[in-house]
Amino acid sequence: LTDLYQKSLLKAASPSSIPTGYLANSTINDHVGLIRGDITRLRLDAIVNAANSSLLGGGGVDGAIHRAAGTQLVKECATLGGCPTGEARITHGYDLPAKRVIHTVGPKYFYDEGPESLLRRCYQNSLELAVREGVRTIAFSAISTGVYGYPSLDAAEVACETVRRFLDGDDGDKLVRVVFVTYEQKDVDAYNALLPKYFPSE
Ligand code: AR6
Repeated sequence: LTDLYQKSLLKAASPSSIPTGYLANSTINDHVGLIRGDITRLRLDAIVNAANSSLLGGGGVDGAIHRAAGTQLVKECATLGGCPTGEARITHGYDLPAKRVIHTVGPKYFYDEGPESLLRRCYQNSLELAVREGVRTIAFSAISTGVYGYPSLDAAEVACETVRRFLDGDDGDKLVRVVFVTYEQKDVDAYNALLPKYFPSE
């Protein structure tokens, strides 16, 4: 996997938008990929935002997504009436290369009760919503691993396990591509350690 990360890093540093070919470089198997870089540059059916329950924007990946999508995104979000922790909502992508944004609200690790089941619900609800809305290619940010303090390895385990189970289930064939997007080294390390276990190359 190390080569893949190095390629990802080089591409992530380039100012142009990430072409589809970028994703090919991150193939773990036919369905699952890993990249390190800015999720706002991915041209997919949907990207998953690590939002807060107001859905009105914030820092981290949420801030980056809102900046790149333009102000129409916050206007649509304002019509949704917020989102409880563990649930997911979908909007258009506006100025993003991605067609849609799925907003999910991760648990605050040191504050919310039962953070693991809440984080699992974030992934599960995002995947179910995606399939209901006809999304076939999707990228996840590493939900809760920033400001919300969820340990990266534990969070990556929940992410990998939930996606793996979904792809093995009845609706699994409705998704053709799931990409995990990492940004900081600690999350790169976490996925590096876990992906071969959950998604062995075919
Ligand atoms: N592309 C991909 N990943 C990113 C990017 C980016 N452009 N920027 C940061 N990350 P965080 P949370 C990674 O803090 O922990 C917001 O203010 C980052 O390295 O964005 O769920 C919301 O409004 C980390 O791995 O989200 C909420 O109030 C991951 O994205 C709160 O933060 C998530 O970190 C949510 O906290």
